Amino acid sequence: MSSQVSRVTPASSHATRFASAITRRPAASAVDGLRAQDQGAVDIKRLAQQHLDYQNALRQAGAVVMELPALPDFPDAQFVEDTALCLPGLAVMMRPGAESRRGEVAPMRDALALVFDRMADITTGFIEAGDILTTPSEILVGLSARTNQEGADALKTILDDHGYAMRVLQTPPDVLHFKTDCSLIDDGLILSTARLAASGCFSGYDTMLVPEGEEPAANMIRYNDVIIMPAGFPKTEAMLNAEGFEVIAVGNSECAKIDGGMSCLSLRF
Ligand code: CIR
Repeated sequence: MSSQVSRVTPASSHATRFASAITRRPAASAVDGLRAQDQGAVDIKRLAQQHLDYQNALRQAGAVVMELPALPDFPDAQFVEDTALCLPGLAVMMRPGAESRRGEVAPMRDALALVFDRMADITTGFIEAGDILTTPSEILVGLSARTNQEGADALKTILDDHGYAMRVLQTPPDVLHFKTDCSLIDDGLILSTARLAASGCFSGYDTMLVPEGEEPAANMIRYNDVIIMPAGFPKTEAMLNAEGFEVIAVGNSECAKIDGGMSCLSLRF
């Protein structure tokens, strides 16, 4: 019997405790998804299977999963996270910096309007929710190639009205989204790459660093009492297991080729 005392706490805040998740079935056009560099052709059959595995992991974590139909005109539409910020009782619709992704927002708005009492819209600047990390005490927004100051300011105006604190930070250069490099893995505990944590932006939080060489594992999700992480990062997985986390690893080889990870594939609320 292990004598180790786990420091993992039960999910208890709006940043870790959820009931539902929205996903979108990948279209065949996902093979044409945006990517910063060529990492090989996307195997669409494998992508579809990995998407099913991801949804099953969410269900194992306690989610009621609503899968929306594929949007063939939008190759990146399965990365639903970028279209909206979901908070208790409030959905804020984003305005993606990637022009090819702007048309994903309206169909997601229609879906969220069925479940959220209050809706708000970013109408100036650009912001993608992959650049937004919600913690129990505040909302962190990383400026990036997809999210600019004007978009962040527009979000701040909305969040001020609803009583949420927000802080603007910088996504590391050449990193797609702020959350490409970090995740909230427990209330008050952030898993980060060393390059992002080095900026000091997480002072006031406990942090754990992703082991060197496994940086793509920094994007994962805490959903209730489970962590869903990409498969293939044994040092990170062992580190989390040693801390007492319940971890489900899901194959992400195909989404990774189009710069997608665990958080991008769902909206959680
Ligand atoms: C894009 O470049 O927009 C997509 N290929 C990947 C989006 C990943 N989303 C995220 O990190 N939240």
